[in-house]
Amino acid sequence: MKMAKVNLNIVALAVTLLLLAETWAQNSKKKPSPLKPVKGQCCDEVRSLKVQVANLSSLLEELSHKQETDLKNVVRQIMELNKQNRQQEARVTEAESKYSEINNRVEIMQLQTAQSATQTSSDAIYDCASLYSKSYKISGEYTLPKDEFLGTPKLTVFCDMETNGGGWTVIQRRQIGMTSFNRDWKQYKSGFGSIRGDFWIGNEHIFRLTRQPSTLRIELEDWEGEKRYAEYGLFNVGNERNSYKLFISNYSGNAGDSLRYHNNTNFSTINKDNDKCVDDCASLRKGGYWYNCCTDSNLNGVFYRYGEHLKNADGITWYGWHGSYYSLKKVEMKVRPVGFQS
Ligand SMILES: [Ca+2]
Repeated sequence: MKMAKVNLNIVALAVTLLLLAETWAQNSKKKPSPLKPVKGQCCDEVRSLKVQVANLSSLLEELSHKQETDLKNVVRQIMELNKQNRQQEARVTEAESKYSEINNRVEIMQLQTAQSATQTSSDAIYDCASLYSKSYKISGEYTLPKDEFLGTPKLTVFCDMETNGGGWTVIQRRQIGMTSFNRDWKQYKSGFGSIRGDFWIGNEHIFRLTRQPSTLRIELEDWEGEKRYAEYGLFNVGNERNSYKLFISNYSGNAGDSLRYHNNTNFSTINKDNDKCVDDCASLRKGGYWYNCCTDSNLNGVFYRYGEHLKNADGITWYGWHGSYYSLKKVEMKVRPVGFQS
């Protein structure tokens, strides 16, 4: 509205200027042969008109300057409002995530309380399967409480409560590619990475989780978006003194049995060569794994992005599906107790 008013003012001024200019032109035409006194009168008139024109132009300039300033102010106000809006949105998102986190914690604390009241092993929360059986059926991050009875420490886990009946504790994920898996024995022992991103849960935790008869499920995805899986009906690892030795059996799935070659081998890392080879497989394949001599699969290998994914033998490979040189886009390894029922 304000803008339109300013525009009208400018148009009106322009019209006035035009009229003045025309009047002056006509006046000068009407007097073709001016006499001396007339000439003086004419020049006075011209001078006065010139002054008026100058005044009007400066007024015009002032108005257009004012219009520009108004426009700038409006734009600035809009930008400021946008910024406030974004800040508010961010605050809401943050509040929501905090709320769900607190909610999660409260629920786990309630579980802990209920658990300490009964103190029997069948009620203990020591994996995602026990959470599932207590009606926690949403996939996501959970904190397993420390359990004196079982001798298990507090542990943050990611539960897959959907795949094939749920109850899966995820022990490994490759998906983002920012976390290096070329790590030493100690790091593989206790675990590394981020539970919502790429991580290795830790050999000590895998040992503990698989003390009860367990199933291992490996889910793979290639760069074309296809998904395959391999499941081992029985899976466990030895303790640290036995170099977290791998035991698997009862393969099923559609990805091929590319862990069989690694069965009954010890875990190796960059600083601990426990493989069955003169070569140092962990250094060659750049990960920690149950290396034989060296791989049929290398799920803790180097994450290669699309375009680089066909060139290297140290990538995230699964021979039974894409051979020794195809580095996969996504991997998840997860465990749950044998006989789990959803
Ligand atoms: Ca070796």
